[in-house]
Amino acid sequence: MRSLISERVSCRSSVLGARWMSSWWRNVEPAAKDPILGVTEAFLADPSPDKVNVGVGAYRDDNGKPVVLECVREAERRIAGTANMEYLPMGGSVKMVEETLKLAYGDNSEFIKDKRIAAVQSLSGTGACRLFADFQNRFHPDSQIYIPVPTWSNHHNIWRDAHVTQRTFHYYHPGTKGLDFAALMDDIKNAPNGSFFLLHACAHNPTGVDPSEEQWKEISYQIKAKGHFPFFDMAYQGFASGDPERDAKAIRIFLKDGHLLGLAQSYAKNMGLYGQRVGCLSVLCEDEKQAVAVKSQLQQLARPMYSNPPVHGALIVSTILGDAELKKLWLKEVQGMADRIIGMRTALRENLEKLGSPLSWKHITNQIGMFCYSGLTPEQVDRLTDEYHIYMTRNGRISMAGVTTGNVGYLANAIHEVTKSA
Ligand code: PLA
Repeated sequence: MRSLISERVSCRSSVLGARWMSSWWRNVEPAAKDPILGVTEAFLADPSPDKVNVGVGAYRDDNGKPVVLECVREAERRIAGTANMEYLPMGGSVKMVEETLKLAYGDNSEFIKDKRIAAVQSLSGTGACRLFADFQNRFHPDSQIYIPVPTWSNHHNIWRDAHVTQRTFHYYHPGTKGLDFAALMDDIKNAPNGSFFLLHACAHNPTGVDPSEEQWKEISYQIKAKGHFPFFDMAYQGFASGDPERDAKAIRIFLKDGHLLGLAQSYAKNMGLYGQRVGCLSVLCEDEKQAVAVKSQLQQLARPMYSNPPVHGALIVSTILGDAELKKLWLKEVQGMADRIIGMRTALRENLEKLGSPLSWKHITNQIGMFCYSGLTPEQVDRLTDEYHIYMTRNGRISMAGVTTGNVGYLANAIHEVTKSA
């Protein structure tokens, strides 16, 4: 009798269990498509031979092919068979981090010498931003982050998932297709003292609009006056001017003004190491003791997320930057990529003007970096995709890195067709 009851109970509970289990993911709806990487998915699914992808910011050569830099090829030849596959320390490759800090803070930086920078290798620029956002949340749980309008769409996801409240500040002026400097300065002034501000160090994504040197000085002054904390995302060092040293100018202005700051660096674009996921997060501290503490906390945040970062990309970077010849080659190749993009800006604008477009396209050549913030409306972008198989984000951002001598005429013609009656 007893066993019968217990059998019935266990049978009933297993039926309940099965029902419960089968409903585990029933309430999961498909996630919204990523506004940038979703464009790549749609492009890949399109069988048209005419298709053009100017969505994601991935550099292509003039034949539209992905590029592996010659300095990277050479570094890989040197590395091949020589390295072991052991774990890196939690903070990543010490040598890679050292070289990476020099690029941002300067070869002879006093802050590097004084060991005032807490720095860890990160999973590229995204991972650096995310690690910082988690760090911000852990040690300043009630703080907010001020993010420019517009910005790289993933910034919103990153700080949302790190549970940091987001505020915005003015950045781009659609009328002038330039910087809304007055509104930006007002927003810095009006934010509560001691707020976090996210700044793009150079080649702002998506607008291609950067403050001038004078404007950076004023921004730095005001951020200091208000006791704000500047966090720089530098995903395109070298892509603005072609020279990584020149592209660090905003950081250098802030350093000179005595800020403490945070910085995300990425080798995805400037070394073409997209899929290697190699970057660096650094936090400039008051002194060495604070830097040691901050670094240990960054490592503790990393440990339960991914334990330690991947080794191969870090080895490529440290091999290139640690060798004078290879570094020289890299600088030449970065300049080459930037120049090709600048050439394509001119070509796109000229093509549109030759077609007799009634609109002004000066902003294509005024803007800098990887992207042109074209001013195309979401509906015009949809027409480009539906009628011409041209893929770009719906905010009208054109990745100039995907424009080539071969497709620029086709692109210009399509843009002219969808805008001429606007
Ligand atoms: N920060 C900014 C401003 C970026 O534009 C990107 C990449 C990153 C960080 C992150 O790059 P990483 O993690 O690969 O180092 N933006 C791309 C790709 C190029 C993307 O969306 O992930 C873009 O098309 O906007």
